[in-house]
Amino acid sequence: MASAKKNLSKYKFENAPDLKEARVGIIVSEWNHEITEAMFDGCDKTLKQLGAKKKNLHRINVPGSFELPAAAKMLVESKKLDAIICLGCIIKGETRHDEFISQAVANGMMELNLRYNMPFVFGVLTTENMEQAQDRAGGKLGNKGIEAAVSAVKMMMVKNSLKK
Ligand code: DLZ
Repeated sequence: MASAKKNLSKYKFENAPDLKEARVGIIVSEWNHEITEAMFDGCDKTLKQLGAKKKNLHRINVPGSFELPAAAKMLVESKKLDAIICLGCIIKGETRHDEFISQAVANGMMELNLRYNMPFVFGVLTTENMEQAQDRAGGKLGNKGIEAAVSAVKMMMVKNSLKK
C-alpha cells in the first residue's frame, strides 16, 4: 500500500529553499499527544533546518483533530502567515467516530486550501491502532511531521513560482 513499509520522510530539495523569512503556523492536536508531539518535533526541526526562525513559527494546541480546521481558520485570520500545518492522530476505536472525524478534518482542510491563497497541510495520521501511529511518528516508517513540513515548503515554493 501507500507507505510500502519504507521510511517516506527522507527529503532532499534540489534548490534548498531558505525559510529565514517564512512565517508558519503549526497547530497540534492534544489527542494521542505522545504521537502528535513526536510529529511536532519532526516538523519543527525540519523547518528550522531549512532556515526558519523560532520567532516566525507559531504553535497552537487544540483538544482534538476535529478542532484543527477551525483553529487554522482563526489563525489565518489573525496572523500574516505563509503556511499552516495541522498535526493530528486519529486512531480507530470500537465505534465509527474516527471515520467522521477524519472525513470532517479532511474536508475542512481542503475548504481552507481552496478559500485562502496559501497552503494548509493535512498532517493527520488516520491509523488502525497505536502501533501504526508510532511507526509513522518517528518510528520505522518515518515521521509524518517531517513530511508535513516538506509539503508546506513545497507548496510555498509553488506559490512563489507563480508570483507575477
Ligand atoms: C473524541 C475523539 C476520539 C474518540 N478519538 C480521537 C482520535 O483518535 N484522535 C483525535 O485527534 N481526536 C479524537 N477525539 C476528539 C475529537 O477530535 C474532538 O476533539 C472532540 O470530539 C471534541 O470536539
